[in-house]
Formats: sequence, C-alpha cells, structure tokens
Amino acid sequence: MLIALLPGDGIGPEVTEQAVRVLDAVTGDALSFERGLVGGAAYKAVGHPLPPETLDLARRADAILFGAVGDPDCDALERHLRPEQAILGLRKELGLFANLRPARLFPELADASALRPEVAARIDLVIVRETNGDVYFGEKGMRTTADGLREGYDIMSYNEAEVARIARVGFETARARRGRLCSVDKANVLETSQLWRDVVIEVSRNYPDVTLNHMYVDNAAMQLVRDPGQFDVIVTGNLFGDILSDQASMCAGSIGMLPSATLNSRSQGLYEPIHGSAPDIAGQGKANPLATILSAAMMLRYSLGKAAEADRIEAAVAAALAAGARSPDLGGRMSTAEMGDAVLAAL
Ligand code: GGG
Repeated sequence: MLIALLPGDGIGPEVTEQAVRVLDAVTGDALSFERGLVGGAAYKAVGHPLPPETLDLARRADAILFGAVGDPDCDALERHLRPEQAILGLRKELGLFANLRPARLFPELADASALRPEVAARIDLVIVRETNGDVYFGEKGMRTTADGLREGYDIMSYNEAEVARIARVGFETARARRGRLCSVDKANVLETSQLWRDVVIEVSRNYPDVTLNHMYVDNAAMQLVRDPGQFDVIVTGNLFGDILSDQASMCAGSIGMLPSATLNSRSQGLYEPIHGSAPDIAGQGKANPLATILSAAMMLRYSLGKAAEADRIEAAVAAALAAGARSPDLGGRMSTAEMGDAVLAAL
C-alpha cells in the first residue's frame, strides 16, 4: 500500500518521522512511503506550495500522512503562494470534505487539561468539520471603498448538497458512537447557517435513531469549556470547526494530542495532527509526536483496513502516557524522539 508522506514545514518533519517508525513497527513491510514536498518547504524548493508532482503522488496514494504547513518566511507572499494553500488545495483537489477530529482525555493527562479534572474527565467527542467550502473557498479579495478605505472580503457560502453530505457523515458518526449529534451554526445571524440548519433537519429524517440538537457557535464554545461531557458528535462548517477543535484540544490536555482524518467519498484520506508547524520550536526536538502517531492509527483504521494495528498503536500511546511519557506541552521534558521511543517500547 502506497502512503504519500508529506512532512511539510516546522515541526512537521520531526513528528511524521516518529509516526513512520511506529507504522513500520506494526505493519512490517506492508506500507511503502513516497515523500513529497508541500507547504513552505515546497515553495522554497520549487516555487509553489503544492507542486504538481505532490498532487499526483497524493492522487495515486492509498492514503496521505501529512505533517504541518506554515512558515513565517512566507508571510509576505501573495495568498495563493502561501504554505497553507497546500492543505486547502489537497482537500479541494481530492474532494476531502469530511474532517474528523476526535477529542478525548487520556486519564493520565487530567492534570494537563485546561479544565478542572472532574470536568475534563468527561470529554470524549468527535468534531466533524466540513473542509471543502465556507469562507476558505468563497470569493475573496481586497478593494477600495468610495471613502478610499482598504476593504478585505471573504464570501461565506454553502449549497445544500455540501451541507447534506457533511450532515450525513455527522449522523453516521453519531450512530456508530453514543447516538447524539449537535449541529453548530450561527443561524440567528448568517444566511448560510439558516440553510445549514434547514438541511441538517431534512437529513435527520433518515436517522430517527440519532438525537439531534442545534447550538449557536458562541454558545458551543462556552459549553465546551463548561461541560464538554454533554457532546458526543459535533457537526459544523469549516471555520467554526477549525476554531472549536483547537479549543477542544486544550480541554483534552494539549493541541499536541489531537489527531485528524479528512476523508473523501472513496475513503481515501489525509491524516494529520490538528496542530500547525509551530516554527518557534521547530528543529529543537520539543514537539509532541503523539497527535501524528494517533493520526497514523486513524489512517490504518479508515483507509487501510487495519483496525487491529490501529488498536495496537492507540493502546501503546495510552501505555506510554501511563508509564510517564511527557513532552514539554504535557509538562514533561522528553524529546520528540524519546516520545516515539516510549510508544515503540509499549507496542
Ligand atoms: N497539520 C495542520 C496544519 O498544518 N495546519 C495549518 C493550517 O493552516 N491549516 C488550515 C486548516 O486546517 O484549515
């Protein structure tokens, strides 16, 4: 099975290296990795954040293991050349519209959560974030108003087919878990959110076994901190999902702990930690690789039909944490490679 390995920028190469060590240990020689350039690293090497060779590799692969993109050296570039365009381009070109972001607290990390331990203990949820639409892909630009002021704009739009297909993923995910779906929008203000709510209600008629509720995004942000245990599955748009999942990560201990899978309708997937490239600690061996290792486990489960191997990796991460493995984001001193060693030792 071919894996497109796209380490990207900053801490991306360090954390993906540990994930590959773990994958090699559990799959033997079943996976072959082919590396591609992406993000700022690709721009610096060949002048584009998502070169055609990388896109071709991603199309051919059974799955994509992605690190992170983002590079302060590229801050002054035109938007279409910035590193972040690589991940947006991959999602769009491959139709990767359903981003699953599980957030749960490993019991050993109760002290690392931003929440009181008894509240944090209850967090076990999945955020289903739409990743092919919203302000990320609407018309955008800069213009000058009649008063001579610079004005930036990003059009937010969703059509009903886009909402219906992500709603179905939300309902299916909830059906396979505790049967509760919370749809997050801003329907008291936004037209897109009004359509979103109407379509989610229409789709819900096919899922009478799933309990649906609706929440405005501002309330959802507050409720995630007040009582995260009330959530099973959250389905929401691109922008709201991006923000809420970073918030959920700190409830679950650290942004260095949250994996993600972004799937298309062919169950080809892109797997990446939800964190970015963290240029401030890049190359120092301080990054926590567990989010990427857990993303690799999701890859085995969702795209490669290797659920038993995925279970082994997740159990090894839990055992490594129980044995005291802690990178600096978790209040410890272990390096990126030592965290990888701890997972390998626990396999
Ligand atoms: N591994 C996640 C990552 O690299 N994030 C950087 C980023 O710009 N992401 C944009 C997004 O997730 O929409």
